[in-house]
Amino acid sequence: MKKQQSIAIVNDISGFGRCSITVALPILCAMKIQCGIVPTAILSNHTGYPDYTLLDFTAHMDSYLEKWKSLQFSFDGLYTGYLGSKDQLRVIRHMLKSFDFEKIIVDPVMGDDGVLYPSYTQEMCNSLKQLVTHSTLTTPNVTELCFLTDTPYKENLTEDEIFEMCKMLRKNGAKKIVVTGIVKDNLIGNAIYEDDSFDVLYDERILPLRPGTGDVFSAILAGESLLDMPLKESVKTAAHFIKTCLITSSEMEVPINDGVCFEEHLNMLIPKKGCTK
Ligand code: PXL
Repeated sequence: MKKQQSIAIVNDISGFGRCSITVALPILCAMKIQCGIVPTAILSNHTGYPDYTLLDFTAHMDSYLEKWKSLQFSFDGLYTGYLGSKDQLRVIRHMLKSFDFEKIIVDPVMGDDGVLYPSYTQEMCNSLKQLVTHSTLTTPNVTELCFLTDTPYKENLTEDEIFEMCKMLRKNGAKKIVVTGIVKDNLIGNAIYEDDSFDVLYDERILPLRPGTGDVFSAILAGESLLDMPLKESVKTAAHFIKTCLITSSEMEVPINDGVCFEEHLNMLIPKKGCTK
């Protein structure tokens, strides 16, 4: 019997609104991956609602992780998402030194549609820039790719422009890159940059856009990366899953801010051959 894969998820707990850990945990568990969670912040709900409370968890993270270390917990992968403060870069760097992760998946959660999320500062963007340099796989959306490369955001970036920005990230240390949310006419695409190949896979764009889909996408890619699935296939799996969830969410009249009702389709993600590589 081969070994079950395990992952440490560093992300916020948003109590309501289907994003970050409330998305990552069920998805990765459905993929039969053992999960440990490291909260970066505890919010009443995600920041896309008219109001929210936020408790920054930075001050507790060192002792939390020291305890994990002394209990000799170990993980095959690290998956980071939303940060609660700029200082969490230091905590995660320390984590990289003290745990021996084979795969490091960084979702550089920062913003959407050209704007930062309300809780994000420029200093936090700088922390994320640093973190991405350590990643074996990173999954920025187009807005985040622009922030990461100090490129002014504009709608309808060309594939060539996106390729150039990917090369900049690669030069700074990122290994594989998937850029999400590339809009072309009525299509939505994801760019895949691995080794020396750059490809964009498009599919029909399902509106309305909903929060949390970036988290669904990166959680699936993180799981598939641990399961050693080919990246292009993983991107197709994640895109198809999100499209299915967007259609069902509209059919079920889910309020837009409540994200996608991915629970309805979790069975699509259960590996056919079990939990092993
Ligand atoms: O889906 C990204 C995300 C994660 N965490 C929090 C958020 C958002 C997006 O709005 O507010 C707290």
